[in-house]
Amino acid sequence: MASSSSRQRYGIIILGNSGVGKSFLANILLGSEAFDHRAAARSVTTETEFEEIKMGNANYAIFNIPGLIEADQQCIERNKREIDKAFVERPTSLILYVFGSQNGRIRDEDVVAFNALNKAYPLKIESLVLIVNGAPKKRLGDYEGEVIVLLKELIQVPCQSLCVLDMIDENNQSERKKLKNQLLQAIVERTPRDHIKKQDLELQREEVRKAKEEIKALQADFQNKLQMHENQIKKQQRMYDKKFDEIRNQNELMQVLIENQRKGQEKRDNEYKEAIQRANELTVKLRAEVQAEQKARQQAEQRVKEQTDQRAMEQAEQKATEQAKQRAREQTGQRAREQVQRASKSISSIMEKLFSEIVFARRSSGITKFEKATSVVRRIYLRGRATDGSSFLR
Ligand SMILES: Nc1nc2c(ncn2[C@@H]2O[C@H](COP(=O)(O)OP(=O)(O)OP(=O)(O)O)[C@@H](O)[C@H]2O)c(=O)[nH]1
Ligand SMILES: [Mg+2]
Repeated sequence: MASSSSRQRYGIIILGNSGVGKSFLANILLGSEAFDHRAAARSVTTETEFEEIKMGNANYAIFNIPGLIEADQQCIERNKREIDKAFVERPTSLILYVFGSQNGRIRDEDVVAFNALNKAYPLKIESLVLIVNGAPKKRLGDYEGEVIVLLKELIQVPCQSLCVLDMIDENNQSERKKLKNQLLQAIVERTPRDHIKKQDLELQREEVRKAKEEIKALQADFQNKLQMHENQIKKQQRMYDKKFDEIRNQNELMQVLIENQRKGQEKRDNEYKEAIQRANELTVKLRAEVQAEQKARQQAEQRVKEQTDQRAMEQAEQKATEQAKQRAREQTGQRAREQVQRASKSISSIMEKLFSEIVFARRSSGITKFEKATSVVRRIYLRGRATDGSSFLR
């Protein structure tokens, strides 16, 4: 394990004008009230001092240094000397430059002091943290972005690490903790670098005044540009809003149309379904009716057929009966004729017999008997003729 004497020794040099909160932030980092800090008309810290802490494998000296620009030139000269001491003590350092905040605005004198320091000790980007301290808690969402752009204009140094710190309640431990974490986060992302003095800090009162004027003009220019830019953005925003409203209205209209179309389609679908249903029912009904009709027709046909068959049978029967009758009649007639013939024959033979008897009787018994016999024969003969011979059969 490295002993405290063999450990790397770095510095955390907190720079900035008087009253921006350097000592306050140094105490936050240390977690103790090591350095005097207070609201005062004149500078509070007048001599450089430091407290050492261990972070990782290195020792860091946290410096409490006087501010740079003051009204009194003698004080400025003293401050320059005190700042020099810190760079001599720990040339390999992280530099935390603190801007004060005037209701969130970057102060001209802080820009002038930074530019003077950066000229004397060219500050390395990798080791530099820019801090805006005491920013109002309520600020615009793009405040940080705006500060980054403004600082790039004013200090001509790319702003890789910017820490905007809220004006906290110094008695609120959780706010102090949050502030400390914010600072530590910015610190660990940076790397300590060597800072070699290039020239003396040039801060004559007249020069400071001129520089402040210049920065003021730059700030005004920036604000104008910013205003123009914002106006343009607002204009664009209004255009977009208008366009957005148009699109939204169109969208709403489309939604209404789509909804109406959907409802119409749904209605048509239902009507179609109902029509299909009705058609199906009708088809079933018609089919049943047709089947019933077919059945009735078949039954009627069957009945007609049966009746026709019955009639045909009856007719055939009748015909057969008539034929039978006819045949019977014919047979009867025939038989009768045959009987008549037979009767006639027998009558003829009887007659012949009678005639022969008559002849015999005339010969033997006289005329009366003969006439009597003749009249009997005639009657019999006539009666036989009148009844067509049938009476002979009875
Ligand atoms: N409540 C509160 N006070 C703050 C904050 N930051 C700075 N201050 C106060 O601001 C005043 C000035 O702070 P200092 O730390 O003394 O300022 P400085 O930069 O060290 O000033 P000099 O020593 O004169 O160079 C002190 O009263 C601080 O407590 C903050 O975030 N919250
Ligand atoms: Mg101080």
